Amino acid sequence: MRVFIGVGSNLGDRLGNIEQARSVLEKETGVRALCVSPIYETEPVGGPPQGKYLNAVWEFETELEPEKLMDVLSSVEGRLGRQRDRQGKNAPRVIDLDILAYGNEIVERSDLMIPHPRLHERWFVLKPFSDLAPDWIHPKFGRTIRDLLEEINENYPQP
Ligand code: PH2
Ligand code: MG
Ligand code: MG
Repeated sequence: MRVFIGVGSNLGDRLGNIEQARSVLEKETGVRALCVSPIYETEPVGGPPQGKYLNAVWEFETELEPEKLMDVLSSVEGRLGRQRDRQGKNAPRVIDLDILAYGNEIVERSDLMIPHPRLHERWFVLKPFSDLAPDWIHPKFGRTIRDLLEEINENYPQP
């Protein structure tokens, strides 16, 4: 399945964290990132005051089911020293790996929502996603990433 992973870091060696996460993930899943977006420095959205993020999107091809993929991503986050449940939602983090899209599938469970439920609101996701796959169609909205990005650019223009 073709999957897109949203990547973010705003603690410690942000670039090093992103590179290390990718190499650990490639070893654990046995697949290579097919495509890696440019990395953007972005203002934090939500949460307490915190430092700027580096954000990117990766495209993978994997046989792992969504639940299993989520477990693997959590274990990579843990290996990089991410601590959960300590600081709550939108707290600063060493690394955040989110499943943005899993083929064209829609998963709506309390612990896993695909496509990512806030994907369409976030420049820091849509911009790098659009660098890889501007024509990917959001299965719930029937709209391309390019289209969704244009819409938020109108509302929240970025420098
Ligand atoms: N992730 C969040 C909350 N806010 N802001 C930016 N700029 N980048 C992120 O990756 C990010 C965020 C929760 O996952
Ligand atoms: Mg996450
Ligand atoms: Mg996130």
